[in-house]
Amino acid sequence: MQQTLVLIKPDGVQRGLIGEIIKRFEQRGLKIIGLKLVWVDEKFAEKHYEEHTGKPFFKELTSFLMEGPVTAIVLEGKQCIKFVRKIVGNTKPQDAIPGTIRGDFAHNLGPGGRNMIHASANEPDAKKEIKLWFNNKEIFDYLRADQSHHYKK
Ligand code: IDP
Ligand code: MG
Repeated sequence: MQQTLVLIKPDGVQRGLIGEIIKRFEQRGLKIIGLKLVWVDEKFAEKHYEEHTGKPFFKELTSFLMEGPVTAIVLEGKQCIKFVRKIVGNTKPQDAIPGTIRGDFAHNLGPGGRNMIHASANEPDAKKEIKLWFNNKEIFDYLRADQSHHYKK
């Protein structure tokens, strides 16, 4: 089973949409195996967005991530990295299809890229990001009662 990191960025938390966003993953059968609120500092924000270092929007992006608490989530499910990105929608809210999280709740990227949510892009990134945001004791292995429905043999 694959695992991926999702962050509800400060705009999503401040707008009171944590529950609405988490619900969308839960109802698709994705299992929450880690969940917490974190308020990151500059060093941590720069580490998370390391791949964008040097880009014109980097400073605004890291400042935005530090603006308030972020909801950090580890999701588990079959092929979930791609699947979660599909639920999240296009990076630019105006190109995000309605029905996706960015397509339903975000409007304009603006400075810092206020698009509600982050999701790991691929397997190496997911592994690296989960390790950055969570320690082993914060990730739980348990059985969801509806698992047999989603993964019928
Ligand atoms: P992703 O979040 O869909 O994977 P990336 O290209 O990895 O998109 O960019 C990381 C984040 O940087 C975006 O989610 C968005 O917040 C921000 N961002 C990306 N492109 C721009 C831009 O052109 N202007 C401002 N912010 C941007
Ligand atoms: Mg990305």
